[in-house]
Amino acid sequence: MKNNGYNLWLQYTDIENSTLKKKYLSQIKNIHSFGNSETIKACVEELERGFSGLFGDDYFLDKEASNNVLIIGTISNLNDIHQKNLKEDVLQIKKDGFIIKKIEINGNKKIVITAKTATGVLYGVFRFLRELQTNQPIEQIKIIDSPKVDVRILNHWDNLDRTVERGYAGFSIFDWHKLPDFKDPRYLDYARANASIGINGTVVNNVNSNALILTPMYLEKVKALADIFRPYGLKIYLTARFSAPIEIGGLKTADPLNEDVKNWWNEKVKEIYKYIPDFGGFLVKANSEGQPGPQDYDRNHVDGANMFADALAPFKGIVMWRAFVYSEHNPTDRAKQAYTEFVPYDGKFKDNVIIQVKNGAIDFQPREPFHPMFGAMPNTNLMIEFQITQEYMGGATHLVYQPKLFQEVLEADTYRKGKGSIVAKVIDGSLHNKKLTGVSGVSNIGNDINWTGNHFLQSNWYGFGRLAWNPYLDAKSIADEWLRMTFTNENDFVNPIKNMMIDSRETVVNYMTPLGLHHIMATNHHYGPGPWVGNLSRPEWNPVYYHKANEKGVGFNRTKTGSNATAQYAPEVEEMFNNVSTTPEIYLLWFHHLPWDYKLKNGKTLWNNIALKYQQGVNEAENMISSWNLMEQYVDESRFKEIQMMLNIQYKEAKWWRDSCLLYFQQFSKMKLPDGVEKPN
Ligand code: GCW
Repeated sequence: MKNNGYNLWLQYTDIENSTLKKKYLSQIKNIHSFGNSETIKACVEELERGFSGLFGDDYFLDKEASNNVLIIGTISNLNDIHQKNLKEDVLQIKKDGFIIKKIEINGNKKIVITAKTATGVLYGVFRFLRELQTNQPIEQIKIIDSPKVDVRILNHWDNLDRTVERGYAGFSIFDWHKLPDFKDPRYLDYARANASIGINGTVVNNVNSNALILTPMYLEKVKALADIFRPYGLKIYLTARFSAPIEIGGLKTADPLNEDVKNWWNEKVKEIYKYIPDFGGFLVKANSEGQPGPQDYDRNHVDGANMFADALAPFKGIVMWRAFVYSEHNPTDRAKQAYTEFVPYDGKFKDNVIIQVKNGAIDFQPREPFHPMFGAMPNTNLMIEFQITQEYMGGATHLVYQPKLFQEVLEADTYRKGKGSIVAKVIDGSLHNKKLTGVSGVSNIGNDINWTGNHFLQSNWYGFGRLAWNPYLDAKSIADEWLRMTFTNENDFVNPIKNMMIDSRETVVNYMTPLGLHHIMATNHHYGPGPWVGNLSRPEWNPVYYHKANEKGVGFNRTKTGSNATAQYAPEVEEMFNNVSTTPEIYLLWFHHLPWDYKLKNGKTLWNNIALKYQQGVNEAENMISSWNLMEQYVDESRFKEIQMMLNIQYKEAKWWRDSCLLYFQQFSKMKLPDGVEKPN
């Protein structure tokens, strides 16, 4: 059997267990839908698609049936009797949340999928299908679930020429050349996939923005996409190039306090809403890595962000203003710049501005401590940005299950309001009582047939969506769901492969950047090792800037005796990181410069620990191959082989990482490799 992976986790394969299948069929004899919005139509279509896959030839609808039926519709469209029955449950749903509940009315059993909004109903439909896909019992089904975060959004770093910055799965799925008239069916499948995990927004163009996207020619194209996405509750957002008033507006300046500039943006926003009445708003990268911004006019981030906020407010649009800023004028530590530039402005941003902060203060490393801005701006809306695409983790070749990383960040304790002030509470707004919340992820999607270049990396898109919906979920149970939906419900497959996924995150840390090392990837493309001096003009782009290896030792002193980046954390966290003995060893060299013979908790030297970690990473990469090789009987041939080839590359490259890094650092440590570490060849 061939499976090219196009259907993602929405495989809807025939339910193997025939007893279970019969049970399901006896409870779903017909679909009664209420309301006829595009979204409700999409619900029915999805159910039909799902049922015909899951039940195969056994599936038929009994148009006469009123017992054992499925009821679909928003609560206000349901019959009075249903409404009455669900009165208490409805009180529990928030925003686009949903109810799936078995009820009995006059002896007739029904499974009702309802919500306050049609999008909520759609989320319920996908959830119900997931229950079937993962073989859950539905006799007594009662699920009430609501998103904990408002804006759950993908950021595509897709350029208008279809190249994708840091994209490893082919070209952009958005074919600007053929839009608006050619509507690739893939756009609909993209919307379905996103809706199935609760993603409700997408920024379709790169943060390194091209102002042309804001011209009528492109807005027509964007509108075509928005029309396709709308029934799936997926809102379109665009990046706004700060200098657009000059580049496409013919103005002499883009100064955010200049009246002509303000008017230009006001008019531009009005125009966009004419094309797309539910346009979501802008994502802006300003004054970072050479992008234009308010500082070019001696203004600050507040001036810039609030200018957009004013233009968007009448239409309920939002501005996601990125905190990923750093400049060549930053003297000591790049990790400090975002906090330094933003925190003093806490409380100054308008209500429809949300500051988008990367999960760590450097840049999407295999492991970073949480960004010190989380919890540090109680009077400002703040969202998190993850990078689903693996810029620093082996592109689309290496199997890294990222929800484990996302969870680690979300669970980190900021101590901003005492113990338990975890990042998830900042993100869902509960820590500081926020009205606008968000989670964004840099997309790993491209036009490769399987969307993400590697079948397993679909799980990162999936897991991102699930955690954006509920940042308190556990990565392991997400992996479980995903495996069952994507491959099979066989426990002998699911259990070992779930463990393999969970461990894969630590494995990549081990063979790339153990013990707090970071940004030692090859210069520019960031694929593969390159701890040596890069050919770059800016010091903070050079790997040596981050590891600071010399004959005395290795690591970046960010404590009070060094760059003092630790001072940007709450006092409890600051103290923990300032003290080498209380710094978790996973972050050791992030915060401390230590001698090669420094003894870690296991009594071994730093050098030996580094070497052993690299070796461990290699061993683990090799073990992934053995685990996978045992699974041939459970997986279709094409996906099995493709994954196998990828794992072999990963193993080869893990050795490349180990050998390069150890040979490089050994020049400074001048110490022998400990037993158990293979000699580089
Ligand atoms: O991670 C870095 C990347 C850039 C990217 C930038 C950003 C879009 O190397 O390619 O630019 O971050 O997040 O803006």
